[in-house]
Amino acid sequence: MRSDGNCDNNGVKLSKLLAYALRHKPSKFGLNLDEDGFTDIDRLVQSINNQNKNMVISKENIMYLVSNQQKARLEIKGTRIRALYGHTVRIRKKTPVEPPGVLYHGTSRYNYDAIIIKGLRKMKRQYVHLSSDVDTAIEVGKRRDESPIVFSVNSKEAYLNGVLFYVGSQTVWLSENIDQCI
Ligand code: HQG
Repeated sequence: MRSDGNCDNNGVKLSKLLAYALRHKPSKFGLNLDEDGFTDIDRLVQSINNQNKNMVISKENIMYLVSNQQKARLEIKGTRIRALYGHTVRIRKKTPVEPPGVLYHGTSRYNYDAIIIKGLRKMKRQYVHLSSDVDTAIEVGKRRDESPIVFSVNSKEAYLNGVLFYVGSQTVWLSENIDQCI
C-alpha cells in the first residue's frame, strides 16, 4: 500500500476488507460496533494489521480511501468510521424517510421469478438495497449477471402502504421487504 493509499488494486482490496469488517464480521477483527455501526479508526487499523500480515495499512490509507470513494460506502465522524449500508450484522435501524417516487433494483435474470412471486426480500442483509437511478442498479446487477435485469419499484406507493424506507447514501436507498409495487 502506498502511503497515500493511492494504488488502485490495494485501494479495492482495502475497501473490500473494510466492508467485510464493518458490515459483516467485526468480531473476526476483535471489533465492537456501536449501535449505529461505528468503530474506532485506530482500533480498526491495528486489528487489520494484526490479522493481515501481508497487508500493512495506516490510518492515512483509510482517510484517503474514504475521501476518494467513487461509491460512498464508508463514513467517518471524528475518530470513528462505519459502513453506510450493506450490513448483515444487526445495528440500530436508521430513521425512516419518505422515498422518491420511483427506485430501482438491479439483479440477475435468475432471480426474476422468485422476486415476482415473493417480492424483494432483505435476504442476509438488514435491509433491501435499492438504487436511486437505473445506471447504478445496472452496476449492482452486474455483480451477479452480465446482462442484469432492473426492477422499477413504485416506492411512493409502497411507502403509502406502510413500507419503511431509509437513506443509505446518495445512490443507495434501503427499505424493509417490499411485497408489492414492483
Ligand atoms: C436477491 C452492494 C430471490 C436480490 C450493491 C439480490 C448494493 C431475491 C440478492 C448492496 C429476492 C441479495 C446490496 C427473492 C431479493 N428471491 N432473490 N424474493 N429478493 N433477492 O448482495 O441488493 O458495492 O444481499 O435481487 O451495490 O445485490 O458492496 O443485495 O440479488 O448496494 O457497496 O437477493 O451491496 O454494495 O444480494 O446488494 P445482496 P444486493 P457495494
